[in-house]
Amino acid sequence: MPDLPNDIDRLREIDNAHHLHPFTDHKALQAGRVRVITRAEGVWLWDGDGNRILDGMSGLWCVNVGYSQPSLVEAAARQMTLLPYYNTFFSSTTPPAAALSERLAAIAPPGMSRVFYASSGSEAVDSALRMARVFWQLQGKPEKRIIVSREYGYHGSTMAGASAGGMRDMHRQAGDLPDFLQVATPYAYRDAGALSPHDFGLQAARSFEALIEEVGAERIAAFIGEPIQGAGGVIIPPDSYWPEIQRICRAHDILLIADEVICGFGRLGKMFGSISYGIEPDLMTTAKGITSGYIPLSAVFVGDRVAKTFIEEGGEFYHGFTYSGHPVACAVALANLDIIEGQDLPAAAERQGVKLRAALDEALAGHPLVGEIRGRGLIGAIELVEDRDAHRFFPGSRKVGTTCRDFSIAEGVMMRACRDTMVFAPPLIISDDEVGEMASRAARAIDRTWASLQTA
Ligand code: PXG
Repeated sequence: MPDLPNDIDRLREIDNAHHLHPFTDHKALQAGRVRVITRAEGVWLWDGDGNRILDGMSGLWCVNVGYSQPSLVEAAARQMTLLPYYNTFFSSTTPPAAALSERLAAIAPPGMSRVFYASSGSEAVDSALRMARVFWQLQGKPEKRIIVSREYGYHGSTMAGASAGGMRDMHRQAGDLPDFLQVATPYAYRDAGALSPHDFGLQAARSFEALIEEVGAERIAAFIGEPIQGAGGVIIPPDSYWPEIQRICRAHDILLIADEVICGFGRLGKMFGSISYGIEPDLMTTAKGITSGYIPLSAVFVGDRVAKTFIEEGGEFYHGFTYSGHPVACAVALANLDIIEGQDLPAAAERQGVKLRAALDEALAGHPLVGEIRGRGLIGAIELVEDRDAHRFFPGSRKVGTTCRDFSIAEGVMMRACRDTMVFAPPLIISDDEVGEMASRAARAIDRTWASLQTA
């Protein structure tokens, strides 16, 4: 291996001098200290200052099988030796790409037997959106072009992904494309008020139907949504929500795209979030957990109606990436699936998620800063609020979430703040002891946040 500098201060210096980071305030980072992560094992990270940190975020919601799985490394090395690259354009395939496609079709939600590959979640979303529009062209309805998504939806950082997302700051900063519209998010903690969860779920879904009435179903290509919204703050819809969205899509002949970049590959307790919620999507985007983040890969699962139209009405689909179906990435995905299926990690996510929420409930019972602890499988959130009874948030300027995030890392647990909602999604292999550790470290971070607010 080429030698890398191992002096941590020197690494900080060269990183500061030459590296622009994603989703980062560059001025603040230049003034601060970049954290150098040097190695990882299981659910644990080590940084260059010698700290051992429990990774409550699985990297960025992706390291589902944990960090030290030799079979993924061996699969990559074997494939690199045999065939490090070949493409899947122009009537070619490779053994890993073909084998992975069969394997994914076997675990897909019903009615999805084909996949299209890319390298990132953003590319998968972009591919699904282009497929949706081309589908309607092939159906003789080229005016069906609008993509509908939700407030706080996150669908990536490409122009189309950011436009499909519901992150207003992203739209304001670099603009958003025409023909992308947003409807309400089913954020019960914030918006349900006196409504029952059931009624609130229906109300949130019907904001989509109201939009259809306004712009016309004949102009709408697809609705895209994460089964549980991840980056938006782990927004978990009431059980009535997805069946209603499905009904509306069917009633108005609009394609349903499930963005499972975070929910897919076991995190919610089933292989896919669509299975957990009984969604039957026309297209399903996946990435992250497909290789547990060991190597970039994403896949769009294509429902039979869309696939049949492409195959029967076809002509060339002018779309694809150099690395679509990359053989090394596909080989790693196969080894990753062996672990997810072999160890039944979806069931582990369900089981450990219940324990994690119980441990957090106990450690944080009655805490004045905690409005709600919610989760499903191994994804969850803790709402930090100014007034628990009124469900009132702090003003954004107090940066309570950022403060708590910093205390979390100081306490040795990686959590992320979305506004003042602390979110977590640990590796699915997390043990009972580690669940306990995670809850007690998180609780200490929240105690310290509370104490700092008293003196501020
Ligand atoms: N869809 C969903 C649902 C995602 O969560 C993407 C698409 C885009 O994937 P790529 O691979 O292009 O990043 C994502 C990614 C965060 C965070 O801080 C979340 C994501 C990515 C980076 C940071 O919560 N989600």
